[in-house]
Amino acid sequence: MTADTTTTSPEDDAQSYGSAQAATNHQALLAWVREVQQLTQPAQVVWVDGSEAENTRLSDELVAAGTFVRLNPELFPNSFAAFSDPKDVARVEEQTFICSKNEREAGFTNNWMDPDEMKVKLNGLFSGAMRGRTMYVIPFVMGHLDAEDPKFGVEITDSAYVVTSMRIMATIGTAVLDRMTQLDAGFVPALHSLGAPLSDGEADVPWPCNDEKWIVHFPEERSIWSYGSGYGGNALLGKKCYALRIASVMARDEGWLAEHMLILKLTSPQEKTYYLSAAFPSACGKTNLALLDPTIEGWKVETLGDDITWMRFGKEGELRAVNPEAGLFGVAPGTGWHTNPNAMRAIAKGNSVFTNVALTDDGGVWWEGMTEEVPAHLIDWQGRDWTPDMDHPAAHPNARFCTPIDQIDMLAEEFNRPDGVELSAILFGGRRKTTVPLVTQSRNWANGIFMGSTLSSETTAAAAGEVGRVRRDPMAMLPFIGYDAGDYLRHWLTLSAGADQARLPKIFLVNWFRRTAAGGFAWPGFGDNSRVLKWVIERLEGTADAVETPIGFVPTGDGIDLTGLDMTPAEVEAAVHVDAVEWAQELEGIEQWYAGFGASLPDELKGQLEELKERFSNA
Ligand code: GTP
Ligand code: SPV
Ligand code: MN
Repeated sequence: MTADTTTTSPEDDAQSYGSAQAATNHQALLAWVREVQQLTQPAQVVWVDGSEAENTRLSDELVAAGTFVRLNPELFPNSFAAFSDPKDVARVEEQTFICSKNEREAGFTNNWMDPDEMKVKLNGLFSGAMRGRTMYVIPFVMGHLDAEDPKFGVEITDSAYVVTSMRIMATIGTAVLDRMTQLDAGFVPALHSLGAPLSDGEADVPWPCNDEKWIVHFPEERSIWSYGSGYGGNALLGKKCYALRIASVMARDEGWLAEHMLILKLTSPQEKTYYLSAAFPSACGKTNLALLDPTIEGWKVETLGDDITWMRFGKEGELRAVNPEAGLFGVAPGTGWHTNPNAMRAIAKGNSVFTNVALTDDGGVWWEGMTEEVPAHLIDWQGRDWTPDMDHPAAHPNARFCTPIDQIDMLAEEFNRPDGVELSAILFGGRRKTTVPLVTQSRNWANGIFMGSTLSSETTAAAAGEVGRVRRDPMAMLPFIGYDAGDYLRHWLTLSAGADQARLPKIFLVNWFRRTAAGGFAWPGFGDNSRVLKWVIERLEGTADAVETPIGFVPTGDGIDLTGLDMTPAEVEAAVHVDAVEWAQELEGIEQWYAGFGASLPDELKGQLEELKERFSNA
């Protein structure tokens, strides 16, 4: 590690910063890179070009370092497994901050600290943080490089694992840098360090990180600083930090929406096509619905996105949606040949990074739910021998696969359209054992926004902390709204006021996770969710009956197509039942949630709650 880390004079701007050349004269970028280099003191700087050769070299280095295990190429070509530090397995919401100039702008759902104070803290932490490591500069774009106003970012990171993962999740490298330079475009500076500097001769560990973690956003500056974690949304900064938290602020200011949604294309037996988006909280079924294999005859599903959707109203007042990502970072457990064969086929093509899964004896990967038969022996995600009699899972519940989206056979060709697709319906959904019916159609758009604003779900392993606690998660965006939550809901309401009201998507609430009295799932879920999508489409077309309830319209017992399914209309009725006792409690929960907004709650939503209460008292 003898590379020259001294800064260069201005005339050297387009010169080497270590082992690689900076092939740009984008002055703002060069200045920022130099500043970060001075602060973090890496052994060398590498400008990431995004090439295959570079990826091979990085993967080889990660194997040599013990971070990657190369999988059997006959099972998973060009694929690797990584195992994180057991204290670095999920997003850390407690340590995620929105540092707007004033606290009110961050709102009651976010952690806030004064930006100047936070900068002092971060400058201290980042000072020398990359010593002994390579600093990678990753130019990236979220969404299309050819979009009217491409959304550029540059992630600086000292993690090669992050580089290989960002290469799957976003468009990165030379083409992006060239376009950015040509346009002299602005970019979101996204600084990431593992917070694990190496002193001379110090041996590295397979998963360096720091017990102290900070995931920080400066919305006015549109910048991101992430310290101490190498995992997922904490470290792949194009994803949640940029494409949701910072983008939601851009969207507020520029008149669009950045949402935690999948996008799918549905073709009916009559060959009519529909585009739907759906917002479910983390680990609540977006990837699975996006890759759905319909169990009903004649219906076809294609995928456009599985986690993040950017939406804007088009020239004709229609709501258009694009997926800004290029890869899947999907929950592995529960993804299997029976539940999600499309994801399995995409994964089997290789070119994937798996994190915190288990290893099979033949050099493949396994996780709970992948196959019905459980292998007799595995190496679990913590490197221990594992057999089926053990009482802990072999894969971590938040184990993930990271796979290029174009490996999905059912990827819709519209994925490549910079102007996206027109949405016909939006689903909001959560994970609720009780109370919330399988599917409910909202009374109208504003009522649908009310449904989204009061969405609730049991917490999952996707974030550190307690699992299974019911919490409100507005539009599945609770951890991702980059500004005041009341202002965010107001933005939804005001933005749509100018749209073509007749073309507004219809909004539905779904819950695949309701339980029966016996404790089992009230609905089979997965591919059978196509039956619910069919009802949704029939409601759009005005051909399906519904029962009006105080919360909205639910299917009649025989309104859901049960062909080929071992289920009765009475069981459907139970799955969509609106229980007055459960809802009395739910209304209290909603009231408490709304009280937290204080003055920032839009009046229209307050009105929606009053009307809902009235409908229940009249029922
Ligand atoms: P993030 O990537 O964290 O944003 O999650 P996601 O919303 O994409 O969740 P995903 O589709 O990966 O599903 C998470 C878990 O929910 C998996 O363990 C699935 O097996 C389970 N799941 C998904 N869909 C269904 C369903 O229809 N029914 C049931 N019972 N479980 C489901
Ligand atoms: C989520 O938690 O919603 C994810 C995974 O999609 S992460 O990228 O870690 O945010
Ligand atoms: Mn997500």
